[in-house]
Amino acid sequence: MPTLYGTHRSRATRNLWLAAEIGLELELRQVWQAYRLDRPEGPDAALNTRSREFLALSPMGAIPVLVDGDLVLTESLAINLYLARRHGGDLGPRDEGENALMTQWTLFAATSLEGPGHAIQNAYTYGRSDSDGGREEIADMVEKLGRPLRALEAHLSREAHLVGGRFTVADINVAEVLRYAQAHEPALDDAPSVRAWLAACQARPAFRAMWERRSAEPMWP
Ligand SMILES: N[C@@H](CCC(=O)N[C@@H](CS)C(=O)NCC(=O)O)C(=O)O
Repeated sequence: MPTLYGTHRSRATRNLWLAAEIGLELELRQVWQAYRLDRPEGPDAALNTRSREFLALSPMGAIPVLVDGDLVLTESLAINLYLARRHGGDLGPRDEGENALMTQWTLFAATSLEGPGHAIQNAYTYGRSDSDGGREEIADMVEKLGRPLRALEAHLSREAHLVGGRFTVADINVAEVLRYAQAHEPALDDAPSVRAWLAACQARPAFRAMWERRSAEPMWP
């Protein structure tokens, strides 16, 4: 059984959602983000992203990490593409063309959506959203999202899904990255088809099961 190192409150959500969709059993090995622990380098610290044992596995010191036999993957979106292809049935690609499109949407998520989306979420998480500086930062990030959201809206106003006319790993990868921008409700005002597609993705039983487990995990262990 593949082992996933991470926590529910991390980018591992992408992998846990996919695993729930395809009924894939993963052994989840709890590795906390160092910032969530008081003394991550202390002698009794729980396994975390600064633990020597974890850094030996992934020198980036970031979660999630997937280990499947000899294969070690240290990027959450690559983990999903691999799991979908290997175990995902119709959630993965049916041919090389679909494989290319799933890779393309995934790279679109990582390069065009994740940076500004994450900055928006952080502005809310760290209490800056009500300050002048925070509002300015959020407005800048919403503007940065404008062009990629227009592209996504153009696609989703014609199609219900990103690839192959069915729900696939491409939907999971893009939806999980775009989720960060939802911290700022108006961010999707100009993209009604994107908003409806995201709501449909997040209404899926596998997403909801993942979200319930995530919500049950303490933020500060
Ligand atoms: N591009 C990486 C980013 C991984 C990442 O930044 N993970 C965060 C948690 S979501 C982390 O482990 N941070 C390390 C830390 O804060 O100690 C991926 O998508 O897997």
